[in-house]
Amino acid sequence: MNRRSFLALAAGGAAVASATALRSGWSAGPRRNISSATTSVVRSKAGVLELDLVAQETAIRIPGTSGRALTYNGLLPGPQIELQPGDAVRIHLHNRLNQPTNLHYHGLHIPPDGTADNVFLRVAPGQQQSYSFSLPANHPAGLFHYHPHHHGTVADQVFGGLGGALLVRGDLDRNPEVQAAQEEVLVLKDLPAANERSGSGVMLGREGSVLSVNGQVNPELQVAAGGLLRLRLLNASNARFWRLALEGHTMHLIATDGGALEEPVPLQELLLVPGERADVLVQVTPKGGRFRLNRLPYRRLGRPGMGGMGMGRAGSSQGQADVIATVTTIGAVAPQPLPQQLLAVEELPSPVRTRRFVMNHGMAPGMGMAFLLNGQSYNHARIDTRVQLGDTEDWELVNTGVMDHPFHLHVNPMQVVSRNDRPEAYRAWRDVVLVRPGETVRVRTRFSDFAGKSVYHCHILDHEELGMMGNILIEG
Ligand SMILES: [Cu+2]
Repeated sequence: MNRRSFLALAAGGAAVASATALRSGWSAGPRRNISSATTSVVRSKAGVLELDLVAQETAIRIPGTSGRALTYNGLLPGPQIELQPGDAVRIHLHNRLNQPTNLHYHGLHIPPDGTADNVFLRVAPGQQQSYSFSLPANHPAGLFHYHPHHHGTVADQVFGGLGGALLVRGDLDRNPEVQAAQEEVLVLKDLPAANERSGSGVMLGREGSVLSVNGQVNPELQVAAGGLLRLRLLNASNARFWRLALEGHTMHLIATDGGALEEPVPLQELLLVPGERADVLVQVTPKGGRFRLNRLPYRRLGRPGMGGMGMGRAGSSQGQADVIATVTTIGAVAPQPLPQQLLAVEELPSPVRTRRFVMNHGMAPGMGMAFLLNGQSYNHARIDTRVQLGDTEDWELVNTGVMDHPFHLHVNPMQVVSRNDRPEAYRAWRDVVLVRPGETVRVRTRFSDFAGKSVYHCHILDHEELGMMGNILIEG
């Protein structure tokens, strides 16, 4: 699709017509493959990805919602972008919202300045901004997330619907067992119900009660009995945690935010915090049937194991599961094997220093109640953390409050070393790390390749807006 047709698509009526066309094509196919049928995919060609993204409020067709949402090109989620390492990327963002916006390429290892992953750019209403960067030739394959990141409007805009999946194709995709799997990219997004007040619950972080998967409520996903299903899950919510289990099946985690694990890790359930991604393989039972993908109850408030406010946390049976999608078998294939070995995960060198980041809420001068990092509320003009390009550091993330805080670092991925001094069971690249009340999580990161100013923050975006963010300057 060229630039002009994307802009045409962005006009409200055309967008709805196009979504309808996609949907009718989808029921005709032999396999109801929810991601490929309902998601608009834009792939780079000959090393170049060029795309117009129009941010505006449009009509959506998601039952239970108000029928309006903030979208890119009239789509919710936004178009799925697929890149190859080494690609030149040119994205033209058109702001047709009534407030400023911009774009963040969550998880990509690209420069934090210029027209790359620069969250300090401000695109005023009616203006456009062209983003231009090259994806490093050695960039790992993975599922990433583009969404607005203009401080002051980011939570409203993500909660309102803006965001999309960005796939980098490469190393892990070439694994023969992984390649043989049926791949589904699932964007998990909660939206306010028609009668829900969208402004309430900012302190805990706003959640909508309509649970959508690729813009549908409880879609059906058809797979062959005995086949291998690759679910690539993205939590695109403002604040909602998605604690997932697939009825009758074990999930085998093969990649986290920043790329592949060394070998599959079997999981009976999977917790995805806002901004987080997971890549899992499922060996669909040869017996076939219908299986619910459930979202299990989770409470983000209170200290685990302390009763009271902590009741109903993960592990508790309290509360009801929501069915977010249904896997149905159609036909059968010879059972497909899981991969044994994936990719090496680099062991980072010893850290040159350790820093401590304490997350809590409290009173901030001039702000009243705020969410704080090391006792301070975000100030765009202040550099909170200065690091040297090339250094490896350990960061101790400490939550002394009563709410869960998923900590997110831009540009460079992290490895969890330990949680409350318990060593992490396996090495994995992450860019969002959950820190529960009373917990100290030690992460290790290396500031590679790119100098410049960027941010770290709580990925409950309402908490970020209320001050839980800091500026980092990588000095080269
Ligand atoms: Cu938080």
